[in-house]
Amino acid sequence: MSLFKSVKVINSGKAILLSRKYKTPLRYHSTWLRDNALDSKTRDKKNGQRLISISDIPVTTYIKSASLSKKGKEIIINFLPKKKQVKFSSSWLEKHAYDKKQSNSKVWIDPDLKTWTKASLKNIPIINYKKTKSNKKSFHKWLKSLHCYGFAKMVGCEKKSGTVIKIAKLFGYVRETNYGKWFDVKSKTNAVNLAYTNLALKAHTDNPYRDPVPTIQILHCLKSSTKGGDSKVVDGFKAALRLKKENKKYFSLLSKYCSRFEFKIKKNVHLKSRFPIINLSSDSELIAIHFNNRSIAPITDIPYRDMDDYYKAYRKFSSIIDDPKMSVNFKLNPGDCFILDNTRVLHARTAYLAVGSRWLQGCYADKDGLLSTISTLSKS
Ligand code: NM2
Ligand code: OGA
Ligand code: ZN
Repeated sequence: MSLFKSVKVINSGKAILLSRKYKTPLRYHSTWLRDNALDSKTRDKKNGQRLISISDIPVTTYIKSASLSKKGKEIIINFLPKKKQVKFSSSWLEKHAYDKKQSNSKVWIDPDLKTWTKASLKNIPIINYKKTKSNKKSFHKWLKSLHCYGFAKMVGCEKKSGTVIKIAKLFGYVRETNYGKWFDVKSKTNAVNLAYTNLALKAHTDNPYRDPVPTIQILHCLKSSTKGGDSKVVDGFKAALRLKKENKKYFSLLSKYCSRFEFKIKKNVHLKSRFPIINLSSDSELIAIHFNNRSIAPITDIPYRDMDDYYKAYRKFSSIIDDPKMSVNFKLNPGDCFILDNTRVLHARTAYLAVGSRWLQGCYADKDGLLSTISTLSKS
């Protein structure tokens, strides 16, 4: 944190300019400052929620005067025409600075994330179930890695049915769906989903036919004595960035147009969604991959003139995802589980023989809970 050297009211009171030692100055608008005041009339003391709304701030709000105190550690601002004095700490203002270069047109990812391939993900983040309870520091570190790589393993879990729920509750909340609070991934007759057979599953994200999609998936292994059924994960963000590098036009087709996804179980369940395969936010942040060959529905949102190229782009993205250089392969043993960011990391399994038994249990949860736990553990 750098201390502020001086404060100047600029633009007829519509903003202030704070100069810093060795760093570029920062500007803040009068309405922004008034809206973000931290006093007890603006924010509730107990819960920190804002008590005012935008309509309580006159459109003519300006800064009459601003000064530094506590050797530059604090800024005092006087507003008019509604008379109001507000104090900010310089560290708070610096932390919430917005007067900086923004690369709005470039595709970008959250700076907390690291993309990976087989070669670069040397060590899969791994923790023993017992350690999640006994060592908060290791648990916190592992959760941060799960967020950073979108993938992590846990070993030493109980081999009891329902354990997957206990695992989810370590950091978040279970998302119940038509598959239940949790589900058995076993080979069954008359399977309602191809996941419940012994067939191979190509790399996919789960439930793209649901809106919103579950953002975390957990798969926990209870039995694994069959030949085959090996696991594989692929960083979908890395694959998308590689597609962009290798063919810009293909990347823009998959991010511009929406695909459709659908899943039906007789008369009980009919889920439908519409997402781009590569989902960007309006300011070009890479936010999600939706990819599942079993559940992609007839695509009807691409004009005739682009459909041929769209399919070429889809094929190319699929071949990048299937490239063995992209994937990390492993076998789940009883007591192991893996956790995925289902908006980013794709998972796959090889086919397995009917001889012996293979039993996984899965459940969904959401990333907001994970991020909240990471954040609160940072402060404890
Ligand atoms: N199961 C395992 O998204 C999918 O359809 C993959 C999901 C059935 C909950 C399988
Ligand atoms: C799933 C799935 C993988 C496996 O259930 O969604 O992808 O290894 N299963 O069975
Ligand atoms: Zn799956």
